[in-house]
Amino acid sequence: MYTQGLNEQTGRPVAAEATEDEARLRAFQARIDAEEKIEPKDWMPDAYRQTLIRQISQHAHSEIVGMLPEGNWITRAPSLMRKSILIAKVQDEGGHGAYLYSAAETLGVSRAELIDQLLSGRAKYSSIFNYPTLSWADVGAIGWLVDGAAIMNQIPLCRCSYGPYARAMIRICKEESFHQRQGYDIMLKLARGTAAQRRMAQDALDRWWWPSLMMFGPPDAASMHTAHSVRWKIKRFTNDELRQKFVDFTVPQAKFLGLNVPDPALRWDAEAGMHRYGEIDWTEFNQVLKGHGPCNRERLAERRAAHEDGRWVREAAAAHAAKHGARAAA
Ligand code: BYC
Repeated sequence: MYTQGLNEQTGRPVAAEATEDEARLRAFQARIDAEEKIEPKDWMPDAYRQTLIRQISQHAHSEIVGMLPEGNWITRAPSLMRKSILIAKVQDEGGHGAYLYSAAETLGVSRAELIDQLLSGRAKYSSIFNYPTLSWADVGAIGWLVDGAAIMNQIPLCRCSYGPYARAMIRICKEESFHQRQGYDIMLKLARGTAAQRRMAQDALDRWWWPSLMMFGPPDAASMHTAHSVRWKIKRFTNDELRQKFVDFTVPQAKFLGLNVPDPALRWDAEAGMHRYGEIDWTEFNQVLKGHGPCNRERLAERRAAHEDGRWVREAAAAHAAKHGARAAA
């Protein structure tokens, strides 16, 4: 016997709906545990949907804001070959943004709404893109470290439980891998170049090392979303696990370049089989997230200007589609 009132929307007893929801939740988790992919038309808990919209849209924003620091160097690339590679890379990042916005749209949110969240400053994007690119070596360091960190974080996303996100990540990871190689190649050339070029490479590593470690997000103890995301197999590893993998992978690459990782506490722990690294400045990270990084204002201003510049294209495309729609209907 139900003592609760009737659900106003369905006219069915609330307790019956609660039981039904619990059954759906159990069935949903069982599908996740069995490594089945969840597809757009499948039932999913609202918190799962919201987590995905948040993560995928932040990821998409990071891709298109990430075009800016490197795009800044296209006109100053040191050779025709470097210029064409950089143009291709920056274009790839725009493409990644497009796949990711499309993946987010399958969850019932529009791209226009997401872009509005970015341009109004309500949405986050990766902290790393709020640092300046001061020299050509920074383009190398971004490819090597930033795309390197991105790959470490994104390869597991190819196995994310949500089908459209996982599938988008497969192509993105292939392209990120090319990006990482081109960055390392720039660093290698500089590290084996003149004394001034080596200094440039070292200076870039000094400035990009710590912000790259911050890309993986807050430490696990402070990460509010990790537990749910791991249970739902959106995230396969925690922030600290991926950060550790990145350090272990990257330190030998720095040694090969003959460059010094700017961390006096860095040491190999043979017993644990991993590198130990120094304390990350989480105050700096939180400041960047609050909008007080070196380039937050500049990045948003540039994105807003780009959006305005593209207004006529969007309007022309919409008018064209409407004209064709009207013809087809006639
Ligand atoms: N920057 O509970 P947590 C690229 C936020 S694109 C800013 O651990 P979660 C590339 C987090 O959003 C690289 N915010 O969260 C592009 C949350 O805030 P809200 C981008 C960060 O989601 C162009 C709060 O802090 N990659 O590589 O479980 C050129 C608590 O964090 C950051 C992706 O987006 C950060 N670094 O884990 C070159 C990958 N870290 O939403 C290269 C997909 C954390 O509660 N995303 N926050 O307000 C992820 O894997 C996860 O979202 C994260 C964070 C690991 C980043």
